[in-house]
Amino acid sequence: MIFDGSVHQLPDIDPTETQEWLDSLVGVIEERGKTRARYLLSRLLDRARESQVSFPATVSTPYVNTIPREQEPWFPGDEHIERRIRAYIRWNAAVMVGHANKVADGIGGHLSTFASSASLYEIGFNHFFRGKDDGNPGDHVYIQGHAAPGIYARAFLEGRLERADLDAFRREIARPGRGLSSYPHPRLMPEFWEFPTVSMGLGPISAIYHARFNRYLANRRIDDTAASRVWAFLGDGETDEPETLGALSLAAREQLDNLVFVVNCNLQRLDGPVRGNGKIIQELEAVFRGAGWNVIKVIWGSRWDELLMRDVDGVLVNQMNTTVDGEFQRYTVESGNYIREHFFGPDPRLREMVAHLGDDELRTLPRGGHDYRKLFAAYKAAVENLGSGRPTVILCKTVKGWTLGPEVEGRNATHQIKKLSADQLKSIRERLYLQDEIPDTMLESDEAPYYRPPADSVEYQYLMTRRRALGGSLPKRVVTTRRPLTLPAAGVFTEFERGSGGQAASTTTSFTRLLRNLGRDEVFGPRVVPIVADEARTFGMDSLFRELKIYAAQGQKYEPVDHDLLLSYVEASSGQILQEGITEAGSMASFIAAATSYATRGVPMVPFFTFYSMFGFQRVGDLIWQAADARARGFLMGATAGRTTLLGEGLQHQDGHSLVLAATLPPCQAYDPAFAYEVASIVRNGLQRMVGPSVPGVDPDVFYYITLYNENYPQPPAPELTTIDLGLGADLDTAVMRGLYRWQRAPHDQPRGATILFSGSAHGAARAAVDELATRWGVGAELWSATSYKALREEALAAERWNRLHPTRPQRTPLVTQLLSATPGPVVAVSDYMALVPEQIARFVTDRPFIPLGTDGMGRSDTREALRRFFEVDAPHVVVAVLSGLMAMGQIAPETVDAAIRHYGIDPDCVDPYLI
Ligand SMILES: Cc1ncc(C[n+]2csc(CCOP(=O)(O)OP(=O)(O)O)c2C)c(N)n1
Ligand SMILES: [Mg+2]
Repeated sequence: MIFDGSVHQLPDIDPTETQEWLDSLVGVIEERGKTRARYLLSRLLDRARESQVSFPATVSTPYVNTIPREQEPWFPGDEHIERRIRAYIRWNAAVMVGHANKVADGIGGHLSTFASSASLYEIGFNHFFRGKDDGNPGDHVYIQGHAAPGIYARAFLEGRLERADLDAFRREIARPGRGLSSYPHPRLMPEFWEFPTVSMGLGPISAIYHARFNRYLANRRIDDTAASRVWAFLGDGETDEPETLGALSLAAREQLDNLVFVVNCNLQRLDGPVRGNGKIIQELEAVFRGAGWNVIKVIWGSRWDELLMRDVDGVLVNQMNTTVDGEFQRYTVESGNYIREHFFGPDPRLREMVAHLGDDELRTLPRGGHDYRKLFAAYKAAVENLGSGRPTVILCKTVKGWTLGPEVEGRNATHQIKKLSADQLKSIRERLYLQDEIPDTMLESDEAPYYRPPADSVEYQYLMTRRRALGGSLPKRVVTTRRPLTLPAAGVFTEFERGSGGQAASTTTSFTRLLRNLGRDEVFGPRVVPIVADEARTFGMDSLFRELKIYAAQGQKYEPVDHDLLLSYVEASSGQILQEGITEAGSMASFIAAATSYATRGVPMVPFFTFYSMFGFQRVGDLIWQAADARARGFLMGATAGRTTLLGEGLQHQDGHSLVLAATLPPCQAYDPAFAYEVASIVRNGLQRMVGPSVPGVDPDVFYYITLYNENYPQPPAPELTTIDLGLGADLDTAVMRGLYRWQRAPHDQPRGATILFSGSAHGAARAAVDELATRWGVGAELWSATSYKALREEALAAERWNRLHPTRPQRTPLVTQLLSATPGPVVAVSDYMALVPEQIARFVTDRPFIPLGTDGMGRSDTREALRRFFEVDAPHVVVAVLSGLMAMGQIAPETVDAAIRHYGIDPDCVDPYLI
């Protein structure tokens, strides 16, 4: 490797020769100018590379197309027909958005994003994107969210959508189940959209990890993914998102030459220019090249080639290099004369170069991103790059709002324009040469018409032939299993039902055992995808390194430092564990790739992403939302859970709210288990639901969030149904999965009764409180394990809603109300999470006090005992809460509560932990 400046560290073995070279350079600069000097240096570097003289890649090249005209391949399509098709699509997309906003003012939609990128997609649809009609998964195409109108418009041309469908753009409620979603949302259009992309940055990072996951599947010999390429379309403004660029180096490191990014560089974002004072294409070129990508710039359309060929002095390239984007944007809205004066004008040689061009020709000198041949050359080069080991990015310069007329094209407000006046529509029609297809009479009505070429037209035939040749229409989401999965054998779970036999263990280490068991299962095992973000040791998962091995595409090229240890760091190309390093975002992207593999590849895989619960929903919540949209199926394991159980780590680590955030995601099945057998039951039932045989009325498109604690205690065996009723006679699985069950009956012979609900590690305080209450305060408390307040609340809300809407029918009682109705005394619910978590069911316990005890406030460092006292969730606080509830019910005197407070040394006037 050579670094800039290293030459000063090296001896000059022939100063005379060095001086000759330097003098030649100075001579060229003086005689022929800097441009010529730059040219010669570039040629020298090229030659050096050809001769295997390694040299660090320069990060940027001149502001011209990467592929010169003479290297452009023959264009195999019919340019004229493709232009017509594109014109129809452009027209329909614009009419669709306009129509939607006419019918429902303010409904939104975007015209100018697709207008700028129509050619980028069409070149892909006509020549590159592989479909899946032959039963293979084809290419995976991530479409820029705001370009959705154009994709609907193409589907309309292909006959996949009808006029009534287009009229239902953004009207999903007006036309239930058959509206067109605003953006790519598999949750809303599960047979159409595959990849949610509209939250900026999430599409690109997902695409990278998806391409990597395809390699993982191939290297592990689970699926042959060689015929699938991942294409990701994104905006130039979108590259400001850390997620967009944050994983570029991974793509290069993993040699993802199955990945192509296409960046629509229209130089604008929502409010204005992306880099008014700079050059976004140059900036991105440097970033991508620096990360090791193959960069192809498509900046200028063909008509510039002739000018560039005459640029013997390099003045044109120099002008291209030094003009900032804000200025380029200006040129798109100005007259030809303005361009002549300002771009070509200052230098007489430049002015001379375009003397033969009229103002109109100057104005319409096209950008490369609107030039079919240039784009075809770039896409072909990207596709042929397979085998090079480098991912490709194609940076395409376009005009935002292209063809939509002077009031829209290139304007700063273009992103937000949704409506087109009759005059604007007319000018678009003219611009697209659609006078024959859409005569004036059709524009007279209030409603601009869609246009679909008849089935016997050359355009329709061409369009369909191309798609047939490429494997059928896209986007299309299919859920056809190509490689079925067999659920694990029952034996995998049984050890957890027996408990740990007095040996202390945490739910985390128990889960690690379970994961190992699952991995060992002969038929199911290979489908397990353990994902960690550099915290495996924290969770005791390093024990899996040797057995399951860490995935490394290139194997392990070194002998690890701990090779002689039992738990050494073993990497292998067939490794199973995705060790992502410190990136929760990347890990979530991997999770999504694995969790949607049942659909994208027809190969169900089961990801278990185990992470610091604090760095899950809070940090990558939007990616989790995206997973929900993508219909992900898998397990998110929130380890080091709880505000007080993770001791010593303090404010930024202690999680007391991920379960609150989890409650906001409808498909998320959130569980807060206390014991290993509960974890096992949730995983077993989760597998059954997500990847087992389908059950009518049960949605398999869910994912699980399970908290795992690192506190060690003897794991109890599962309750014996012969000795305890878990509530309404349920079996263990039903009891655990519904969210609440009786765990321990109340001690006998106490004058008063109470009910304590616990979840997660709070069972310790609850159990201790039961003993205290019985021995000291004459209260017999029943213990219930609340595995999922979210599940209970959702069931209760559904019952409540049903009752509201069916007033004349027999009214339903929420399950949680039924379960607790037979229990004694006040209900105290204790959690290592915020009180909001148990409070989810408060409304459904109507007949007596419901007292939630939670860890509200910001974390701090100390021992578990100190933290639990501080947050008022330890056993004494549970006792006091129960007594306080009994007092409210008139069963004990205030003095008794007061006595308890004093007995346990609780300072009633200490500061509320929430306020510190
Ligand atoms: C995370 C996120 N933040 C903000 C937005 C709102 N938004 C939608 S489009 C857009 C501008 C997009 O610009 P660019 O990526 O350049 O796309 P273009 O439409 O220009 O092709 C913004 C800010 C969003 N969709 N996602
Ligand atoms: Mg843009």
